[in-house]
Amino acid sequence: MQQTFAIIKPDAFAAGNAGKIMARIYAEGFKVVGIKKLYMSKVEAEGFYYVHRERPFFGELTDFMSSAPCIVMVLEAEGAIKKWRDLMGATNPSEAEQGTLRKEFGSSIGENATHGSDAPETAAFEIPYFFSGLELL
Ligand code: 3AN
Repeated sequence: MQQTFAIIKPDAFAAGNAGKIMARIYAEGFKVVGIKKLYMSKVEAEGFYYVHRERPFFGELTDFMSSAPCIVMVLEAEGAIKKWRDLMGATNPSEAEQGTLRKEFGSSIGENATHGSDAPETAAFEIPYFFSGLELL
């Protein structure tokens, strides 16, 4: 079994789409090992997206992620990292395949409804950034 880190981003949470996204998560067979709502600060968002600090969209991205509450989760499944990224679809919703979460719930490359770790090393940083061991029992 593998674990991955996922976010229902501020756009999707504010639009009331968290329930529909959770239903897809369960329907695809993920176990939700950890889940909480949080309202990220700008500094917390900058720390989370540190690898993107040199990218031109870093300010926009961290402003957006700290603009409103989101839901953070740890999901578990066989091959959870790829499985969750497949369910999310391409970063840009206009390029995402039909049936993916970003196609259905995303509105732009920045406001694209969900986040997921892109590799085991990324998950190993992202999960403990937001969850303590006790929250994942
Ligand atoms: P992914 O989340 O699919 O792994 P990355 O790692 O390329 O995508 O980008 C990290 C985050 O930065 C994405 N979730 C996306 O919302 C945001 N992002 C990527 N490119 C842009 C852009 N050109 N403008 C604004 N935000 C962007």
